[in-house]
Amino acid sequence: MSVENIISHAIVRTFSDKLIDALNIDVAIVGGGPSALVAAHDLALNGVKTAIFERKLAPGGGTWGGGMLFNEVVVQEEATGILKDFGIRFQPIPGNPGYYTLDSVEMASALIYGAVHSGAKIFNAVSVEDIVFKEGKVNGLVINWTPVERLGMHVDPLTVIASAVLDGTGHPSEIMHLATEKAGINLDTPTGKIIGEKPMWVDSGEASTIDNTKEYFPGLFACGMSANNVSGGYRMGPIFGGMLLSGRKAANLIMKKIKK
Ligand code: 48F
Repeated sequence: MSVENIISHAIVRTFSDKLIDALNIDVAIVGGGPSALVAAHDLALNGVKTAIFERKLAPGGGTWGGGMLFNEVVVQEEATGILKDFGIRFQPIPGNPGYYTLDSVEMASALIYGAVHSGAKIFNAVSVEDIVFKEGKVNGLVINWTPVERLGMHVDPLTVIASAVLDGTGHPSEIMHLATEKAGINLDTPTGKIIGEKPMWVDSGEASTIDNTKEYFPGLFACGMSANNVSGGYRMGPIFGGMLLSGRKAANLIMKKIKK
């Protein structure tokens, strides 16, 4: 075989093996933001077969740009254990004990590396366009290439079957919208519907991000900003402790549910 052939053959074969292995998994995560990456890391480390499907070429969601493109973010004391788990460095904010700054590029890249290195698979440039909903239960995801979605090409999708689905899509809560609007699912919220995110209130938003991380319908969980949007929490801007702790909580809840 020519070297050109060796390269192409190897890539097609190893990618196909990886995708085939991910077509039937324990946990299918939509979106590769900070909360989802922590959840994927924790699940995979505990032997749970986990894959993330991320629309963009680069996973990491809203972590890269820090606050208004100043590429630093803030994390509070309670979440520093997670930073240490991923080897992310942080420094105290002088005069404000309990708050730390860290480089947002280091955080994004370390979260991605940590999730993949723990055994989770990340499929980038893949958009989740629907859920598999059979006999009253969420059974998995409907996926397609992001360029197919973006160009509006009329190409049928493929499916992933999973014991649990985690919506980590951030502010839009895309999977929860599909669940309520297409499947007619009643979510575990006061109205059964998506309540909608409220404006900025940092400490309230941070606390509610963790509180709102839960199973909203059998087999369907939400973490991070998606959970806050579903349950009507406040936004919080470039402080990330709540996101990291939400991912850890989601992983624990899912493991309890699927008995891993
Ligand atoms: O929004 P995002 O970073 O998720 P998060 O874990 O973190 C929120 C913070 O970044 C920030 C914040 C903290 O102050 O408020 O916003 O809640 O990342 C969500 C990811 O999901 C992807 C999207 O491209 C992004 O990378 N995503 C959204 N919808 C889909 C999707 C979809 N249908 N299919 C695949 N990926």
